[in-house]
Parts: sequence; C-alpha cells; structure tokens
Amino acid sequence: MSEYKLVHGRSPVFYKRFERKEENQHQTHYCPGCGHGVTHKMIAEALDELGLQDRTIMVSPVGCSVFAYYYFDTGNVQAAHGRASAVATGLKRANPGAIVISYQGDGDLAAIGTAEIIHAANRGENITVFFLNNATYGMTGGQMAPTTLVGQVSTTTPWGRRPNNEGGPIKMAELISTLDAPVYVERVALSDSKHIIQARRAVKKALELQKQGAGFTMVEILSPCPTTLKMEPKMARRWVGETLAKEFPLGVFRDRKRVFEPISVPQASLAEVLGIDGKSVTKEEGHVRRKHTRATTLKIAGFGGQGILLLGQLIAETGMREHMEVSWLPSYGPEMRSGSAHCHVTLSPERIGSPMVSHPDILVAMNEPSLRKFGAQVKPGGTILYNGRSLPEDLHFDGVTVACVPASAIADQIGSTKVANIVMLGALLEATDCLPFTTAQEVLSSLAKNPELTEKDERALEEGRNYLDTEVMVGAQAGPDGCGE
Ligand SMILES: Cc1ncc(C[n+]2csc(CCOP(=O)(O)OP(=O)(O)O)c2C)c(N)n1
Repeated sequence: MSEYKLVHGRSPVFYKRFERKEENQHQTHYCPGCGHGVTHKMIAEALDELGLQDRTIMVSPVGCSVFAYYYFDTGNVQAAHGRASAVATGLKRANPGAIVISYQGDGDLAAIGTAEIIHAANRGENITVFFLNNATYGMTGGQMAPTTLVGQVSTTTPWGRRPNNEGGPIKMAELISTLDAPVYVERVALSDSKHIIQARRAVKKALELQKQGAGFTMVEILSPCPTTLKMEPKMARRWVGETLAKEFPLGVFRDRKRVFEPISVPQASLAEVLGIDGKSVTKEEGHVRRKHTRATTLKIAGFGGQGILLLGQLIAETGMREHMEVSWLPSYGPEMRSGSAHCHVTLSPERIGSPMVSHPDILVAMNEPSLRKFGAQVKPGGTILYNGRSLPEDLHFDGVTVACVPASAIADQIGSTKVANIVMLGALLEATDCLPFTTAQEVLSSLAKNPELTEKDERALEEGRNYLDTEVMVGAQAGPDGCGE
C-alpha cells in the first residue's frame, strides 16, 4: 500500500483555536462559499511559505474583513472604516521591518476609503493591499458598493444600478495603475480552481515584493458573496467568473520596478527640524522622569474660546521639555466658539499606549457643565480644579481634592478674559506639582508673539499660583496630588 502524506491542513499562520462561542467553534464567521475564507487561506499559506508570520501586521478595517483578526496569528490592528491603508502607512513607516497588509472590502476601499487608498498608492508606500471586490456591502446586508454592476439589484438600488443616477462601477486596479508609484497591481478571481491557483500566485508575489522592499502592491480579488447574491455557493462562484470578471477584466495592470527611491530621513535632520537634540533620553536625564514613576492623566474641559485646547498643549509641551512622553487628544464640537471643548493629556515616564483619558488624575473644569459632566470621572485621590469661587451647592466629590479658582475673574482683573486658562495653569502647577513652574514659564515665553499679551500671560501664571493656597482646597486629603510619585 502506498503511503499517504497530509498535504492540506490548517496553516500555522492561523490560530489553533478561533475566538468563537463554543457552539460555533466548528465554523468560521464567514458564510458558506464566501471569498474571504479562501483569501484568508491564500494569505496565511503565502506568509508561511515566505517565513513572514512573525513580522506581519494585518490591518482589518470595517466590513466582513474585520473578522481577519480572529484568524491570523500575526500582529493585528483594527482600523476605522476606509482607513486601513492610512493606518498601514503609519505602521510600516514606524516599523519598516514589518510586513504590513491592508485587507479591505470594496465598500471600505473604494467608497469611504477612496482618498486613503489613492494617496497610499500614490506615495508608493511599501505595503500590500488585498482588495476583496464582491460588488456589494456584505456585512451590512447588500447595499450598493462602488463596484456593484450596472443593473445589479441591491438593497439601495432595488431597480438595479443605473449609471446615470448612481455612477458606474469603479475599477480600482485600473485607477491605481495610472499612478506612477505602485509597483505591482493585479486583478484575480475566485471563480474556479484554476483561477484560485492564479490568485494564490498573485497574493504570494505581492508579499514577496513587499519583503524585498519593492514598493506599493495591490491585488484586487473578485470574490463571491452568495448571501447577498442570494445564490448557491457554486452559482455565486460561476457568477464571479462569467459576470463580474466581464466588467472587471483579470490581469496584471502594473509590474515594474519602483520609479522613486524610498526617502530616508536622517535622524539628525529631523531632530533639527523639530528643534530637539535627536538623542533618546535616558531615565537619569530627566528630572521629572525620575520623580514620576507612573503616568499623570488630565482632562481639561470648558467651552470653545476659553483656550481649553491650548492649555492642554502648553501642559504637553512643558512635559515634553521635561523629557516625558506626552499625548494630547482634542475633542470639540463643530462650533468654533461657545460649543463644548475638551482635551485629554497624558504625561508619562513610559511610552503611552492610548491618548484616551477616561478617568483622569486631574480635571480642569473651566465651566459648570464640564464639572458636572466630568467631575465623577476623576480617580480617587485625584484633583479637580474648578473655574469658580465655590462648587455649585448640589455638587460634592468624595475622595478627591477640589480647588476652586475664579480664573475668569482673575483674568478680567489682569485685563484680558483670554488669560483665564493661564491663571488655571498656574493654579494647577501649584496644586499638583506635576510639572515645574519654571519650565511652564519658559514654554509660555517661547510661544510669545504679542508682547502685551505675553506680559498678561506671565502675570496670569503667577497670580494663579499665588491664589492657590490651602484655604481654597476643599476636601483635601494630605498626600495625593494627582501626580505619580
Ligand atoms: C464610519 C462607518 N460608516 C459606515 C459603517 C457601516 N458599515 C459597516 S460594514 C459596511 C460595508 C462594508 O462593505 P465592504 O467594504 O464591501 O465589505 P464586505 O462586508 O462586503 O466584505 C458599512 C457601510 C461603519 N461601520 N462605519
């Protein structure tokens, strides 16, 4: 009897066990006959054959492609709808040794993410894009996609797509290959075994080119979505070959060497531009780094026009000059003035994972609505600075230190309501000791443009600090100051 060898098995690039409910463990998220499963397999096998698993980062955006992170035992990053190629750009630039894959559907890549893909391709980012074109919005139940065929019925074109109303199908492979930078663009189809073998070759080639640092590569994969087509899997495959591939011809649209050499920015020149010395900072070098052993998080909130975002930037800049890792995340309404505005700031001795601050150590509330909205979020032992002479009668915050500073009134006395945020900065530095006062003074004077306002800023910083003595601290408990010790 001849010996049998197992030739088909689960690729080691897939997790051994998928994160699914127990009763669904035997199946994937994908519908029977869906092209995503086949494409996953091709990518996993190619990564394995090229020995790239440990260097790979998959970017999964919104759509059925999002499920990729349940299957690939590689690095995984989930991106907002359409933003995968922009996120992949950042990942690749920060980790040039990584193999970065942007895995996108047609709604994602050719509708909401059109700008991102065009510009990533035009810059010649050294990433690989696998573009799954199933001519529909699969995940949301079959709305028209940019690649839906003329006459094709979808939930948003029940009469069939009409080019004079909805435009015609967008041919991304052709469009991308009009740009100078892409090195490899091919369209393949999952219509039958012969074409799947061709698709497999294209997938592997694109990854191999990325491994060589060749430049931007994209494979458009025509794929069946039996569920939205309301067809048996076999029929859906045939439809891909006989109907979809007629509108989207298969073939290689670009296969050539890079026309632009990749730019490499020497660290020194970047450092010069940013006005920093370019050396990495050791823990011993930073005074504050040694003092703080954990991150200090702040939320600064008020209304537009109060300098809320600027106050956050000043704090972040001061932290930066103290050799700390910093982040600043603004959030504001569409109105420039009077709408609500807040920002999240983190000062940390270590790299910062996320700039979001849900429970701050310190809240600066420049108006009453902000105090009501964010006050309860402050961590126990933290600090609230409130722009007012006293707290509203119905508000009490247990376990936190509250400092009421009439920053707007003080600013008015100085001669400009605009400097209320700087009064608060002075008070904040005094109340929490989280950054040195002298460094904040330096930051203020280095940003100075208008001498009259500069003088007011300096006074405001000083008066904010002086105002804050122990008498205005309500509910203070000795010790915690909201800063990492
Ligand atoms: C910003 C945003 N807009 C819209 C949606 C809703 N949405 C979820 S999936 C999807 C369509 C995805 O279609 P496609 O990229 O073709 O992927 P498929 O599911 O067909 O693989 C949409 C519109 C969303 N999640 N986020």
